[in-house]
Amino acid sequence: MTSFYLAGKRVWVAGHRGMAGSAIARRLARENCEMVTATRSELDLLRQAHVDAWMADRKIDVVFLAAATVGGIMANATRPAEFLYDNLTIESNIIHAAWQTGVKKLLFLGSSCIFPRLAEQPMREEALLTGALEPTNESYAIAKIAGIKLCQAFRRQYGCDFVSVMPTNLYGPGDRYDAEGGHVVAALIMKIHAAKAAASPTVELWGTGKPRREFLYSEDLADACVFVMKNYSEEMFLNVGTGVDMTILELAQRIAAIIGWTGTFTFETSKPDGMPRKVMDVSRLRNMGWVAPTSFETGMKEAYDWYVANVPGPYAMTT
Ligand code: GFB
Repeated sequence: MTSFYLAGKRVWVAGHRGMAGSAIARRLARENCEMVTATRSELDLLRQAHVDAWMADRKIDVVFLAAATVGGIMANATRPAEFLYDNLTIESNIIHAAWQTGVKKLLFLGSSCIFPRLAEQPMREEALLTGALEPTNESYAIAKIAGIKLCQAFRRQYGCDFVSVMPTNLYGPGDRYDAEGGHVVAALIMKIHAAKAAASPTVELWGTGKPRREFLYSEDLADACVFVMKNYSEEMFLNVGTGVDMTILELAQRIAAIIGWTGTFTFETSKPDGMPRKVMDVSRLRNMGWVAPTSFETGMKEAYDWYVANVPGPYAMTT
């Protein structure tokens, strides 16, 4: 196992305002490094020249590449141009500039949607590019696959120490609480919280409730990213997750229990299910010594408390 030290290094978290990036920024506070961030008005990640100049000026040693255009199943399905163009451009600009400016190490964050729609479950890293992608998130998946390939190509051709991780579905503080465009956990927290406040007996789920998903707490992802940055330097990307999945209906029932709402769920079957099952084989990372430390109930309670404290809404209330 290789060892890379963050202490004394200048570390840029690209995307520090998002759920994954903000968790990495919080986690880095425990490392003895100098963290650098840039707001959207300071640095336009869609402009190669801006990224080149900014990175050269800041003399960045290490990059956590968490900047991306993200969203749930409907955002992916209805805004494919943004998901493809933005993500391809952001990752290309940063990876190219990292090479040009002599960055010592870069970690790229992808997504479990890179795997084929009907990949064997749990999905091993080797399943990449063995079948057709899930149509609802094909644009995002293609962009993230390109990110993996960029890291591998820059490693092969120029010897850059660029590595990639593929996180499973995430939840946590700073998630996008947007009922239409967000991911399922954020949407369900919003809907169930509102149903409780309004004493409403039903909540609508999209699709059939039968797809199976795996959920990782964003703070655990951040811990894994720091672990991989310090201990891994190979071409193959690493899956990051819990290795445990549940149906969407079970997810909704477990969130309802945490929120304290006891109604019933209905199904809006005109909305897509997406991939029938998506659970990671996490044995590579486990064999290196990392497992997700936070239980679903603990992480989800923290995510819900963050929502109540930080997202004002028509049904804002304290728990
Ligand atoms: O998290 P999610 O939007 O995306 O949806 P994916 C997961 C599942 O939850 C789907 C169902 O089967 C949805 O039909 N679902 C039920 C809901 N109710 C709701 C709801 O109110 N809102 C939402 N959003 N879903 C994402 C990709 O796929 O996976 C992303 O679209 C990313 O790009 C992420 O790759 C990891 O899990 O289907």
